[in-house]
Order: sequence, then C-alpha cells, then structure tokens
Amino acid sequence: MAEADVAKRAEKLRELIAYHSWRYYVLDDPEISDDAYDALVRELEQIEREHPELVRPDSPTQRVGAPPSDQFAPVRHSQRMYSLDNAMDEGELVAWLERTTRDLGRPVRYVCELKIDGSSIALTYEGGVLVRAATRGDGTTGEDVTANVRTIKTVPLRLIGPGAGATVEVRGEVYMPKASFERLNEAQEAAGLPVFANPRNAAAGSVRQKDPSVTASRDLDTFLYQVVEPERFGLATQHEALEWLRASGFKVNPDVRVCASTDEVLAFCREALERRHDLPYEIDGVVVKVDSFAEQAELGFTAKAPRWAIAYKFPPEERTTKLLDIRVSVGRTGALTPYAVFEPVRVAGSTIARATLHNADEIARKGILIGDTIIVRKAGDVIPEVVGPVVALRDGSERPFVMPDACPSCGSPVWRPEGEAVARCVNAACPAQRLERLIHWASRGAMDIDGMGEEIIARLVDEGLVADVSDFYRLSEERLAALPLGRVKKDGSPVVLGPVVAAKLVGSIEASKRRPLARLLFGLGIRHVGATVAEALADAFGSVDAIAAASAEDLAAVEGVGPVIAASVRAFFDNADNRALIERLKAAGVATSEERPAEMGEQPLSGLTFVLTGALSSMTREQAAEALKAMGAKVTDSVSKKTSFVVVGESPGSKRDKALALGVPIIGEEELLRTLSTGQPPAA
Ligand code: 1X8
Repeated sequence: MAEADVAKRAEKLRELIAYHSWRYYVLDDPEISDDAYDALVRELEQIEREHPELVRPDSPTQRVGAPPSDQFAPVRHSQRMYSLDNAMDEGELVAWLERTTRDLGRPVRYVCELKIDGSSIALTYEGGVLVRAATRGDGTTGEDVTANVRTIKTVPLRLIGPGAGATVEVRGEVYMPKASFERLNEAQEAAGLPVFANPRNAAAGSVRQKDPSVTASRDLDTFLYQVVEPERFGLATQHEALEWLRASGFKVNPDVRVCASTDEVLAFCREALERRHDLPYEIDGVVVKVDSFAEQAELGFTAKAPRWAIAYKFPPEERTTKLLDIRVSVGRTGALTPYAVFEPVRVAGSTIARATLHNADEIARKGILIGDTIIVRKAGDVIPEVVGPVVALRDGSERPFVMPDACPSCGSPVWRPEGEAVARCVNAACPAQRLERLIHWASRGAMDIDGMGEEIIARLVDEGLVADVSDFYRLSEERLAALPLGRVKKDGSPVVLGPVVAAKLVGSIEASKRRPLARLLFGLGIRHVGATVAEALADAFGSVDAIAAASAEDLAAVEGVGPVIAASVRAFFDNADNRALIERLKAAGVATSEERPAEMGEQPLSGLTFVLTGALSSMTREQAAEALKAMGAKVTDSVSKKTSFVVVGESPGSKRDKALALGVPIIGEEELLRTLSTGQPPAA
C-alpha cells in the first residue's frame, strides 16, 4: 500500500474502533462481534508498529501507554470546581426550592440527577481530542491525571457528533461499580494490602495511581454532567447540555428528570432512595439544579457553592445487627474506651463490625445491653456508630456492660475521677498505652514517620526492639529487614519485612529527626498538649530545654496555655523518666530546638492574637489560621482577655459568648477577608 493509503486506512480504523468502542462501552449496545472488533484493533496495531509516525494520541491503541510517573503536575482549573451545598432532609430541600423560586420570581424548572459516589474529574478536549484530565483537588487547583483517565474505556479520546472538533472542558464523576469494588477489595485482602473503605475512595485512589496500567486494571467508569461555557455550543439548559454530552460520545447517567414542581422533585428523590440498592453503582443523594443557564447566572454563587444547585443527601443508611460484646481499648493517655463488637453488616458501601461507644455514660444513656439487637449506621457516611437498641427484640438474655475496674491490658487498677466520664489506667508502663504512644509519635500530625504504621510498630514491640520512642532511632536496616510480620509462607518460613521496606523506613526515621519543635512536643503526648498548644509552646520557648526549665507561671503566661496545661507540662518534665527520654532523643540526633527565624521585620499582624469559631464560608478554619499566622498573628483555641479578636463564622460555639463576656472584639468573615487582603488589622 502507498504511504498515503496507509495513513488513510489508519485514520479509518481509528474512527471505526472509536465508534464500536463507544457502542460497546458507553451505549452497552455493540453492533459487531468481539472478534470483528479485535480484528480492527490488531490491524491498526500492525500499521502503527510498521509506521510509528502514524501513531496519534487519540488512537484507541494509546489508552495505556504512558510510563509510570512519580508525581502529578498541578492543574489550575479554568473555572473553579465548586462543591455543592447539602440539604440533609426533605425540609431543607423544600426550603431551597422555595428560595430559588422566590429569588427568581417565577416558576422554575429543575433538573434532578443522581449524585454519584465517586471522584470528580475535569476533561479538556482541544480540537475534539482529549488533552487533559484533572482531579478536583481543592477546587482551584487539581492534579493532572491524564495518563490514568485515558485508560477508562468510557472516556472518549476523540469527540463525535456535536462535539466533533470542539475545544471544550467537561466535568463529571469517575466511579467504581459496586461489583468491581467488592472484587478489588477481595484481591487487596488476599494480597495482604489495605482494603478501601468505600467505592469513592477506591475510585479516587485508582485515578491517582502512579502506574496507568494499574488504573487500567481497576474497572473504572464515568458519568459526565457538566459542559463548561455551554453557551459556546448554543446550549441554554442543563438538560440540553446532558443531551449534548451524550451525543458527543460521553457516558451520561440515564436517570435524569426535568421537574416543574416541588412535588415532582420530591417524587424523584424518593424514587432514587428506593432504587439506590438496585443500581450497580453507589449513589449518596440527588443533585437538583435550576435547569436554565440564564437563571443559574441570575442566582450566582456563594463563596463556596452555586446557589442554583443543591445536593439532597439520603438519610444515613441504618441496619440492624446483633451486639456480640462490648470490649474496652486503652488509649495512649490510659483512657479506657468501650467499643461495640457486632455481627458484621454492610452499611453505606462497606462492611463494619465495630464502633466506638465513647464511655460508660454513653452506653447507659443509649440503654445498650450486650446481646441486644442494635441499629448501626455511619456518621457522615464514614464513622461507624451505634444508634441504639431495638428494645422490642429482647429475650431476657441480654446483660448490662460493666466498666472493668482493672486495665484490660496490664491489670492495674482503673481510676475514674468524680464527675469525669472517662476511666483511666494510670500505670505509665501499661503495654497498651505504650503501644498507642509509639503509634502517636510516628503519626502524621506528630513526627510523621512515613510507613511506620500500627502493624509494624506492634511487631517491633513484640520483638522487644522498641519500648519507647527513642528506640525508633536505634533501629538498623538489617534488623528491620529481618522483622517477622507474624505470618508464615506456604513452606512454613516466617514472612519478614524485607530490605526494600526496611530501607524506606530507615529513610523515614532519619527524616523525622528534623521535624519542627511543635511536632515533637505534640508527639510526646503530654496530657492537654494538642497540636495548637504545642505550637504556642514552641513559639514561646523555642526549645525543649527552655520549656523543661520554665516555671508553671512562665508556662501559663503563654497565650492559649492555662494553669491546667501548665501544670501538666511541669508534671511531665518533673518526671525523671521523661527527662531521661528527652536526653536519649537528643543523643539519637533528634532536633529538640528550633532555629528562630531571623527577625522578619514587623509583620502586619504581629502581636495580635485571633480565635476562630464557627464555620467560615470561603475557607476552612485551618486555612484561615494559616493565613493569619503567615501575616504574623497568633491563633489560639481559647478566648481570654489576651485575645485581640474573635472571628465568628456560622453557628459559632461558646467562644463567641465568652468573647462578649470578656469584651473581646468580635469580627465576621468579611472583616477577616478584608484583613487578610489588606494586611490592615481590624478596627477594635
Ligand atoms: C457532584 C456530583 C454531581 C452530579 C453527580 N454526582 C456528583 N458526585 C451531577 O450533577 N449529576 S454535581 C457535583 C458537584 O458539583 N460538586
């Protein structure tokens, strides 16, 4: 064949394959046999092998092709990817429908769509060809996951129909079907790998794989639901946009309804709730949107969400099961926490068998007896929770839970101070507390020893290699590599950690020697010293030695540190064992003091102390605190006379009342934003 004819044939094959792939994967309605399809692919592969110059990025042979990469490049979204406001029940949904109708001043048409429990994605096409796929990230900047998303068969590499040749960004959801999720978790379990908590995490984790061939093996699927700048394609309504997406080759969820009244919207939501278990993928609610784009523009956006859309969240799914036992765990501070052990049940996408019961009072308040049939659910669809017993199903064999008077780990007497909800083991050498302290030290918020998880720490303790946190720094690579993991291979020999993981761990341990002082203080697990207090102490004193030498009064003079915390810090450093531990850490090369940053000149908010309370709409409290600190302000957790300003968001807590009582100036979010943008402190 002449060169020109070969090029033509390749183009024809690409078109044919794209078409039949769309018929098969998107429409689930193939026109040709699998054999005929495979023959087309093989012919194209052969041509591309013999004429590599004819390979195109949108060729169906190029779905999996990119080599593994270490990192995902950041992608700034052309338009912010908003999250949605939630309606937690029908009442809130009706209120939203009434508000939009009132604000627009005329009857409104709404579009109802299913809310897919997946991971949001933005796809960019140039000249009709897929050039980029990005995750949502923080809404402003996501990650470039093009190589991974290309492997998803329902994502068109080239647009057809009205989208042919278009330069356009579209958005939707990547999800993992329920059956594939189950299969993946079974495989993870069999391979001794962690299981995913729900299909959403599995989908998000799969699009963020370093190796695209792993993503390709994960059976991901997509539903697209948004065209960015739809007016460029003559689209006036959301339902037209969905049709346009469908006709351009995307997979669009078929359960869509245009509704002209509150009753119609509620009917759609109730039907969706009924049907959720029959669908092959997880949904966690219904998205209701104002259909007309002109009306959407009239309503606009709040700081974090469109006013023209709402996510109606299904009520948390509840299940009944049998409460087999109530056991007690020992935390790092010795706190004894009872937890429920029940027959495993599937709730909201995963199987649960345990839930914390917090403390003995909580169990009494809920009236739970061991042996009860109980109602369980997941709070916020994540954390397992016992709602309460089904009293009518008791048969008389149930028995009350009694808090043990000895620690279940070490047998020492348990102490519960008058009026406190929590019982504690007060034996500092208690093995359960010791293990939890070690886990805490290595955790993300503390010294962040990457890879040093609970499992490995437990093994290190069992082997007698680690007793306190300074022992982490004496572990050799050889000893770690030989650490038995408590399992045996088929031939009976023990499974060990191995040299690869050992080398990585040694690197993580080494890196943890240089964490900021606040992390180290937090990691020590001194009672009442959380991350915020640790930061205040680190800022005020600059070294462990200076803190250890400070009097209770010196300590209490620090903003955010009261007499109770000061006494607790003193008690910690008055203990000879603790002082010896600090010396061992120093000897191991762990940094216990902080270089003071050279005087950075006067920063705009130096000398001011802020307390944040309530929900902000434009950022999280943590982000606000970071921004304030970056301008030299201090941010603390509790209001005192020393507080300069209390920033009050929506539904503030008691801190607002305390500020009023103490006469501390209160500012709102607008004033905060003005301060952050201008660097001018608020007017007191
Ligand atoms: C999130 C989702 C949307 C839709 C479906 N599933 C989601 N998870 C939809 O509109 N059909 S919209 C959305 C968002 O805007 N954050």
